[in-house]
Amino acid sequence: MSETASPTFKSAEPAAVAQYRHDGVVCLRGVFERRWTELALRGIQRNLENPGPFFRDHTATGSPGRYLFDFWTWRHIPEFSALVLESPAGAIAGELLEARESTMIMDNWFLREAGATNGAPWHHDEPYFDFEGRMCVIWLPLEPVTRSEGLTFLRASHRWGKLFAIPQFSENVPFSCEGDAYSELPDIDAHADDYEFLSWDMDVGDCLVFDFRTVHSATSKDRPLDRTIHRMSLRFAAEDTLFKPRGAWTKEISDHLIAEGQQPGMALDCDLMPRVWRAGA
Ligand SMILES: O=C(O)CCC(=O)C(=O)O
Repeated sequence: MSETASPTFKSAEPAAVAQYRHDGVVCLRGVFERRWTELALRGIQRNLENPGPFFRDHTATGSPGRYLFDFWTWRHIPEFSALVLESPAGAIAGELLEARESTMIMDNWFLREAGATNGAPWHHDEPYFDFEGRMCVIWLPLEPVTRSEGLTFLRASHRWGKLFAIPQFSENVPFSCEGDAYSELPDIDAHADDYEFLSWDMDVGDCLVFDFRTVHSATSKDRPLDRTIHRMSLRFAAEDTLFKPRGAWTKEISDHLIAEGQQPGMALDCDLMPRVWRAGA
């Protein structure tokens, strides 16, 4: 895709906002110029050479390709600082959330190398995070992806009114989520006829925007990828979002935010989570 084919984002089409609201996910075409995706790739490279305190290796035993991620590194990785503070991401999130303001709550990248035998299992994002409010994820692949290489979503699952206990992403990073508020995720693959699945072929510059409650997985979670795919997940919250530590399973994250000056029970307000967009500004 040429640079002129991916114009700077101006504002979301009403149809895109309606689809986000109805389906819990929408694919926006050509909204990130090449300079942003190239910057993000350079940022991942720099971050790999300088991993942060939250760097995780989810690579399965014996896998010929790695599956890695890191998050909250934007203040130390200049490419990510620019992406967070200057790219269209904050405006895209704010418009899709129908917000007055958008706050970047987590920069996160994933690298699935060719041959990686595992990928993100079925989950939704809300139970991983200590926030209550309107939140979305911008998922930005940095190489073209076919629908079988990207993410698959359960249409309208953000409106089921359920919170699901979250699975472990891998054997190497144990994770458990407890409490009456969380149901067990159904066996989606065993009952595929019960669901409507959404996935897209995507070019560089396209992004998905999805609600924190929309259930999704890596489409090729159970089989190796043929080629390496870098992707950014940038997470945003609207102005009504509060910091509410969730439980033992998010303690590392909540402790970090409290050390950053974020007050429990209060609106988001710390340097790590900058307000990046205001409606009409
Ligand atoms: O890109 C990936 O591998 C997983 C992304 C994801 O599931 C998420 O950001 O919630």
